Amino acid sequence: MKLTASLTSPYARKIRILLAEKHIPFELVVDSPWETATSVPALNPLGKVPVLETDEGETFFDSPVIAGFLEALDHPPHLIPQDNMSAVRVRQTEALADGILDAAVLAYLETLRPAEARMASNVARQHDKIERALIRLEAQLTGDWFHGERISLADIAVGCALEYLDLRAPELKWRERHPRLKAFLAKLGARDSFVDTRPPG
Ligand SMILES: N[C@@H](CCC(=O)N[C@@H](CS)C(=O)NCC(=O)O)C(=O)O
Repeated sequence: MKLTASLTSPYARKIRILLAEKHIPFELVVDSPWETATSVPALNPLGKVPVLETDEGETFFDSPVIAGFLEALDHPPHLIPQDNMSAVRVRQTEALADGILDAAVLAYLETLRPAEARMASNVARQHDKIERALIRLEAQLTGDWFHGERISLADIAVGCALEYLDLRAPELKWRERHPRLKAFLAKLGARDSFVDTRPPG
């Protein structure tokens, strides 16, 4: 199994962490879709990472679909609950975390434009989305994990989103307003799967 990913992609990191937590061996192919020589569009017409290629040559994207595929391999531990309704709730939290990423990426892309072409209103709009999502997540976190008694895809997706904010939007200082998320990430981020996939500095 091959995973095509860039080392900074938080969506790809979510999948790398799932693979590590499940102890599924895979080959990591590092490829940035922003480079001209990229082979990503040949694998995913949308030109985005991550892309997972099975040994039989079938490709899967985007990251929620890959997460579903990995779970369908029935390789314990289960990171998406087997009960359908619990699985929907885990996927809802994943969608919220991925939405934080979508907003953070859009805000970050604005900063790459020349100063006179930046749309401050767009950055503010994306930051508002992020803050509302963080408020929701802070309220939802009432125990050690987002759902159930052990780590799930929901926790991994939220952890990737929070660390991506640290990487691309440190000015948001989210820890100052969300103490439960702060404590949650302090523990989660110490797991080998998180340490081993942290983007290069
Ligand atoms: N919804 C997708 C998002 C993937 C995504 O946007 N990946 C970024 C890297 S962080 C990318 O490949 N961007 C290239 C582009 O948008 O052209 C997923 O969950 O896999």
